[in-house]
Amino acid sequence: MIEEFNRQDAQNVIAIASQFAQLGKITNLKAFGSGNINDTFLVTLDSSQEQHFILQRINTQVFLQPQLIMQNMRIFTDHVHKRLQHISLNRRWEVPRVLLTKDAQDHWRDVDGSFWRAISFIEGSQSFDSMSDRSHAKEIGYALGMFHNLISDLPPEKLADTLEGFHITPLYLQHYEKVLAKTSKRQSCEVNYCLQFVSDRHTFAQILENAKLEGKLPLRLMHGDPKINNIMFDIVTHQAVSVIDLDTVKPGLVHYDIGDCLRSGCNSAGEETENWESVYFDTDLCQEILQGYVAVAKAFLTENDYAYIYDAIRLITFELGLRFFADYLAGNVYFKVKHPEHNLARAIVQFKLTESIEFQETQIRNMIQDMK
Ligand code: GN1
Ligand code: MG
Repeated sequence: MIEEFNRQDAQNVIAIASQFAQLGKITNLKAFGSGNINDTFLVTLDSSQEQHFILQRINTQVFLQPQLIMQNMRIFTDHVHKRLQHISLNRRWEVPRVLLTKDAQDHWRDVDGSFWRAISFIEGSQSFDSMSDRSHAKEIGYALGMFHNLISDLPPEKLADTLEGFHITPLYLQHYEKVLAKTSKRQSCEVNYCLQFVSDRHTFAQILENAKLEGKLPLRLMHGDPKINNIMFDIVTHQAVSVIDLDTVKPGLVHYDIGDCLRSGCNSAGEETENWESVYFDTDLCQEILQGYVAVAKAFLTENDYAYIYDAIRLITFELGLRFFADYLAGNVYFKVKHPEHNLARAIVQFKLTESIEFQETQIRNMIQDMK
């Protein structure tokens, strides 16, 4: 059975999937997840050894050297698999495996030059776009803590930079200024709100990069995109069992991850809402997520790390709004959109969330202080 896309496209994708299908015959293929960059498919096999796998077409407009993603992924998943064999965890935890083609390559180039790769699917698990159950919050934090913990002994320089400038907020600001100088987008109440919002936060945009330059925050390995729908939950136990979407695992600040996880986890209205008045930062969820995180991560967090957590939450939320807004002004060239104003609407969600974070600064800072 083939779902959700036209027959010819589906046949092409099935032919590509079959390059990676070493353990059985393909019985189903469907578009999967809600990624903004790559195209993702869930492939079903008639094999008892491997029932499903994930097939992805990497967006090479964004990832200019996709082979580096695969190189990184092989290095750190090997590292983590080895580490997991030597520690006794009394719960399920999995790391996706890189699947090879029939001729032992970690990717496949199709006739159009598109870059495809496959990874294992975490069976019996699911993810959520927003927190459907408050009890998930601690598990989300635990998952990010586990992720950081398991790679904390892999030297950052072992992994390549798969996406230069990723999460360097001042660079996004520079890009925005350039786009703004050229844009012909008409002024509207929403556009003016965003313009003002960004202009009021120019100095703040430097905060994490300054801390990095001053040596206050060390370069470590980070996930890069730990939004909550990249955390997989066991369908039966409701425990977090894996962190997926590993394309941006590379040297960086764990603060980018902490900020990203909280900005997505504590916004119950979700990234895609157009009901902007309903957007707020839920500090109860924040507390739960952070407690889950710190329980695992306290082993490596320093005094300075704690001191910058509030700024990280505020900055990464602002940064994503800025990235969406710049892309709207540039004509939607980076993030996939469903309509021309989509990135503008997404930007406003993140800016409203930033406002809510700023409004609750004292409370959030106190909460972090009490967690040490
Ligand atoms: C993009 O494609 P996806 O949904 O996994 C983006 C993230 C953003 C996210 C917002 C490489 O991730 O940085 O936080 O959208 N990934 C890249 O939903 O730019
Ligand atoms: Mg991603």
